[in-house]
Amino acid sequence: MAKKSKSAKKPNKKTKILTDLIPPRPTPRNDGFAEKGDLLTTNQGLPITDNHNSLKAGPRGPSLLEDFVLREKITSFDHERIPERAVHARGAGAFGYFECTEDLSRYTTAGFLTKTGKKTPVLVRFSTVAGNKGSMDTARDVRGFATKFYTDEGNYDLVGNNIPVFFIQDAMKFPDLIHSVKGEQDSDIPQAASAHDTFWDFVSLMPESTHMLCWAMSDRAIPRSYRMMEGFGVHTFRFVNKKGEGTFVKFHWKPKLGIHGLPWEESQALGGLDPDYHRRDLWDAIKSGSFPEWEFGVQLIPEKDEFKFPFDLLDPTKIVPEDLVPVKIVGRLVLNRNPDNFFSEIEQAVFHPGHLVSGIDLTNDPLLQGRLFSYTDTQITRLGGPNFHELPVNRPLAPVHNNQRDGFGRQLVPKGPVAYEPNSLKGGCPFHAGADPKAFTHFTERISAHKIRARSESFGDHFSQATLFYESQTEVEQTHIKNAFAFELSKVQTPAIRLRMLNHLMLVNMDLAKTVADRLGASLPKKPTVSPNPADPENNVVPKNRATDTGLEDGVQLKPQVRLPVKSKALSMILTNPRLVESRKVAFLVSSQTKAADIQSVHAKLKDQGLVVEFVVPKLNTLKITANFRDAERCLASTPSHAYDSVIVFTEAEGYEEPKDSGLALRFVGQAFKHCKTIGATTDGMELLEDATFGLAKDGDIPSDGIVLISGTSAAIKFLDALKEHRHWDREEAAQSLPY
Ligand code: HDE
Repeated sequence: MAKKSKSAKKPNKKTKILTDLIPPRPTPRNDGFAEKGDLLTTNQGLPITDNHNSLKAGPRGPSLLEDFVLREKITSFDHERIPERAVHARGAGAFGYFECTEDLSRYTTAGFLTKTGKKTPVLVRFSTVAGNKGSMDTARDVRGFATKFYTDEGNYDLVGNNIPVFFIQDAMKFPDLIHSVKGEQDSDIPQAASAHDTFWDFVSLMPESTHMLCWAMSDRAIPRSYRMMEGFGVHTFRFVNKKGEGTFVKFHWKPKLGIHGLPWEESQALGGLDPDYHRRDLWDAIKSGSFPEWEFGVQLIPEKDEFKFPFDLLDPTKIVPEDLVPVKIVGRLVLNRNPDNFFSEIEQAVFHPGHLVSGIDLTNDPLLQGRLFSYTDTQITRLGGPNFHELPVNRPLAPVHNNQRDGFGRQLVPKGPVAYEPNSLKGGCPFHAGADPKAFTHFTERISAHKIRARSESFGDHFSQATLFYESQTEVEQTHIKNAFAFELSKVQTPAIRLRMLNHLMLVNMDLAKTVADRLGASLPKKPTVSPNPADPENNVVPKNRATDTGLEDGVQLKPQVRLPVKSKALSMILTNPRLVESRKVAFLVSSQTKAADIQSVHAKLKDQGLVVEFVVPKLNTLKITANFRDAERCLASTPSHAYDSVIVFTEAEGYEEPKDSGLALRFVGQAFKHCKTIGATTDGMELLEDATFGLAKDGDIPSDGIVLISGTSAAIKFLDALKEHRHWDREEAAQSLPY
């Protein structure tokens, strides 16, 4: 057995490019690739002579049922769709590798985490949760961050999100949560949006969702890019080492480029202008060689500290603040290959929190426990049977030997009569792994409890961490959270739902509640009321002494030895900005009047820093000036400034031959200004900027941060420095008055 697994790994060592191994492909002559000289055939391999005309009784006659070529082609087309994912339907993915940068063998036997420098191939799929497969990328929503590690010991899936907590504490409520956020039952409206009555009805009756709501109303839920999101395992997992000792662990992905969001208004406009905004961004970055990268971190908590915190480690609505347990960086993730075939490799990819490897185990988090059932169950429907693990993208690189057989879509051809164990006819093969360290052994946990349908009392504090999150934000981040609550609740038609939610916000932060109430024209009660939740122990029919049972023999309760911090810097996107500009997109707005001398030096310096430059022109292929550079040209009429992180204006409004182009240029720049982007402008460009902003961008009227005069040798340095801020929020309020 051991010998066999070694030989199966051989190609791994021989192959220079690690990611060539993913996914393992079928034999080359049958893999769907047509090469030079290949003929067009039917699915049976029969060469065909005409792929344009159906078989008819005469050239103008009726088509014949006999036409097996036409029928085969149409049948294949008719069945092209598989059910989309019930949640996380909209997504994009890429391949790459994980590199271990610190040996964790003290804590875990997981091979991919215990050898410094070891690289493991991975697939990552990012997604939104609520929308359908064709919905827009930039909806306000949680993002999925699902990683499949093709380890030597089998596939390990870390199926996480970009927000470290969840709306609910128990899997029992997941269908309710999803029914409430999806299109309403009668009309199936709205698409990919939580701003409607049923969602807020549900969450305002579920105080446990308050913490997650604060994250979901922050700019984290409208990311600038998948490459600029954090990722979290959400649940507490357990590492297990060689001695069988456990350590609680929280998983983190930290993006190299920092965590960045979009302004709300821009994200909404992008939904129409470029519904594929995130998918395109990921694809383009990888294609251009600017590979997305994350650090992988763990928070490690010894078993003995299980009850030391003022929250329960098993409660998925809680974080472990980094101030209490620092994140230790132990690896890096690099995505360096786009899929060859979206359907085969991304749509057919399956993830499952129960795809584990030796050394990583589960905990009793009741949300996680429910997930362990759900994923395989849904995949049987989505992929038409139980054999989805044999699809190329899902196949482990590690050898698979078991006695499972048959079923829909079976692709392997196991040979011989024996498909059972124990057997003697096949020499007893395959064998139990015994004490092999690669083998999975469950952490031995003592459980002595009453069989009970109840929520632990230790899950009962629904507001402290919501307050911690909100109060850790900078002022502008708080403003955006207030705006988001006010926007979403203003779409709610039922006043009682709005009021219920305001009551909960009062328990998060009074200023937040007051501002939102004011925007909604509502008055706050003197004292907030918390919606009675049937799951809370005091509302439970179970006798009190049993409901507080922690599942441990002596009924241990939380014994907090540490307090929550008042603020945590790690929770703010702005305070953790690493000020990197690599791969950011800059529009050079030019006209026939633009001079090469204005462009050359700033262009070279921006390209040196790994920025993407595109020329935005009144008409494609007509300006001589852009021919000197190898960057893309985009047409002013079809490209809004929403597509860019920043704009440099090289022309005045009168520089355009056609008045409609001056109008488009004014709107282009005005919107970039309104969305708080860094704007560079030559002296001519400054005139356009001033016109576009109705004088707002004039020196002195508003803080001129993020507006850079492109003149002289230091212009590019000043521009890059301003760009590192990414958005200049100090102009946000004033810019709201612009009519764009
Ligand atoms: Fe999922 N989730 N989920 N989920 N989830 C699915 O599995 C489910 C939860 C997450 O890119 C589904 O194959 C239940 C938390 C991601 O393919 C489904 C519960 C977290 C993805 C399912 C949860 C996630 C899914 C839909 C509560 C963050 C996309 C199709 C008990 C830690 C994976 C599928 C991909 C997908 C069920 C809660 C993350 C229906 C029942 C918490 C990233 O099985």
